[in-house]
Amino acid sequence: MAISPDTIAAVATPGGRGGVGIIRVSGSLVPDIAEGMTGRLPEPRRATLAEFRGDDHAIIDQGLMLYFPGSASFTGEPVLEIHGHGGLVVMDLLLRRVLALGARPARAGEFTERAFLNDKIDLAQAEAVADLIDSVSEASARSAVRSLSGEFSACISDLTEQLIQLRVYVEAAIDFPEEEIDFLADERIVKRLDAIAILLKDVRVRATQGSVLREGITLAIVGPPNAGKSSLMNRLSGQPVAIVSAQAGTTRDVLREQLVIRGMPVQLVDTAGIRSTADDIEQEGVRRALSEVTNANVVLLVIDQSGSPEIVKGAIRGMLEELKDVLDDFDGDVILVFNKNDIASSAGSVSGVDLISPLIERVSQVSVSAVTGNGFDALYEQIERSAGMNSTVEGVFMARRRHLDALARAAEHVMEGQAQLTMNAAGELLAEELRSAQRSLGEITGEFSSDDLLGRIFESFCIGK
Ligand SMILES: Nc1nc2c(ncn2[C@@H]2O[C@H](COP(=O)(O)OP(=O)(O)OP(=O)(O)O)[C@@H](O)[C@H]2O)c(=O)[nH]1
Ligand SMILES: [Mg+2]
Repeated sequence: MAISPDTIAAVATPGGRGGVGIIRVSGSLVPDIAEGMTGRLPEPRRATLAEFRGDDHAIIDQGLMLYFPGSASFTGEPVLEIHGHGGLVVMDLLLRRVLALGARPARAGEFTERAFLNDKIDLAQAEAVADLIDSVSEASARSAVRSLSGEFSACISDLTEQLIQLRVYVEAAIDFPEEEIDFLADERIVKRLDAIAILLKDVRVRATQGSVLREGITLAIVGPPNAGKSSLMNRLSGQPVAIVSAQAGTTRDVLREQLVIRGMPVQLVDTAGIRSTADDIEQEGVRRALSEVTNANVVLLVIDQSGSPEIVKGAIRGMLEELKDVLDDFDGDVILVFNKNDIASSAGSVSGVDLISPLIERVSQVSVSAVTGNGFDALYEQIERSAGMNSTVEGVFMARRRHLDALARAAEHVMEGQAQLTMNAAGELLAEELRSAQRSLGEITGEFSSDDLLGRIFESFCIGK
């Protein structure tokens, strides 16, 4: 991907009314544009009061101007920031003036793209710029900042460095075949390879959590009619989103609500109670409820625990029968929510986990009351765990799906390399696996990334970034 020689400009602040609005300009024409509008180029990195004038010399606005020479700017090129008043018309007039002086409108993400192409930041950092801006919670903002400041990239470089050193060592030994046998038997190689695998695992755990903070999870609430699914939906979302009534079969449509639970963006889905029914509309509701299970990351299976243990067990067995097929295709966690513990509790005497675990491996059980809110702390904790978040993991990195894929591929190559070494004593193949692992990691920082991928990443940014 080549950097275009154009000077680019865009309004960097959100559209609308505001005390201050900022126009950002990047490229070689910056000194001319500053002079054209204000008569001079300000001192580098010094906020300078100026009058911004049109081509007829009439004042458009007055405000601050900031100039960053190419050596010390975000994009790696001369950058000018024009801080005017944040009105739609003022911003438009200022931008038009900048364009008349030779700049062209910037494409989405083009400032960050230039920063990447000029080696000011790597690809993971560029993505973190967008992720920080789009953060929906404090936890996700913190992890984005960690990636932006280069902590994630530093871990990747450290891993890459270790892979290179080991590879060079292995390749050197291959060149002297008489020493190769001794060398491959060397315990230190195995140890170094193991150390790389452990480090890689740690980075994956931290990145996986960051990706949950970024992508969020879908939580489907399912269960028999009247179990209190809609009541649970309402309590979790903090508002009366769904109609609640003592009549079985109240909810028919699928209801969705977007919220943040413990820093994670969560899409909460309430569904119709699952039962056999002659009612066409309700049947359609049940069909839709079942299909939500396949789309979810975590299923909350709600059971009314106010009946006798036998009734509760019967309800769980009935649900398993109905859900059997969809659960076959589901690879997330099921949280069995024993509801209505304000009336009676069977949670102590019935183990739903024992009943469900033959069908689904990852299942847990909590006892709550959607009416009083009792037990919700435990429920929140379980949701967090089931989403793959672990509060003891420190230094979470904001990561995207593509980073996780690249890390998974790197881990596979390292594992294959370990096998080649210990089972086949094949130095040549070990070196090849190390090279492939290094390549996979290079995709994260953008060292080995196609123009196509880069294009797609920067396109998803907004204008002015
Ligand atoms: N005592 C008590 N009653 C509850 C609790 N949760 C729900 N209920 C009551 O149970 C009845 C059914 O609640 P809903 O939330 O409508 O149940 P649902 O599972 O959504 O039912 P459908 O939409 O018909 O499938 C209502 O009368 C609620 O007030 C609870 O924790 N304790
Ligand atoms: Mg309902």
